[in-house]
Amino acid sequence: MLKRLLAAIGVAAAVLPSAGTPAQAAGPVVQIVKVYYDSPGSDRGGNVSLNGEYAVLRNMTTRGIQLQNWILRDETGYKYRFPSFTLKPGKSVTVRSGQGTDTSTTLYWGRKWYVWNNDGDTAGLYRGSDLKKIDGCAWGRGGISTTCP
Ligand SMILES: [Ca+2]
Repeated sequence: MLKRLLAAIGVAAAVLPSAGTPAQAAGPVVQIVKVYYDSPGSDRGGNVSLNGEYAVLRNMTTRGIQLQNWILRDETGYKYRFPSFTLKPGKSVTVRSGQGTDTSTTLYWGRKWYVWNNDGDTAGLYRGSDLKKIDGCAWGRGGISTTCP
C-alpha cells in the first residue's frame, strides 16, 4: 500500500508543474532588440560600412530555437532568410547587412547595399514554418540606432 501511495505521489509530482516554475513570459519568443540603421561614417557603401549596419535578435525563451527559413525583412520588402542556425536560450544573434562568414553569434545578410533606412523603417521577423509575424521594430527619422522592448 505504501509503495503504491509513493508511486502515485511520484506520478503526480512528474505531471504537475512545480510551484517554482514561472509561467511562459508573454511576448515574442524571439525579439528584435536593436537595429543599428545608420552605419558609422558616410554611407558610401563598401562591405565594412554595410556590416556597420545590423539588427540584433534575442531568444527570450529557455529553449533553443532553430531559425532556419525565418525571415527578417524591411518595410520595402527586402528579405533575409536564415540558414540553419540554433539561437540558444537567452542568447542574441547579430545580423549584419554585408557579406561575411557566419559565426555562432553573427550572421551576414550578404547585401551589396544598405537595407535599413536612416530616415525611418520597420524591421519585421517572421517564423519559418508558416511565416507568422513574430516581432517588429520601427523607427523614425534621426538617430543612428534604436532599441526595441
Ligand atoms: Ca552613416
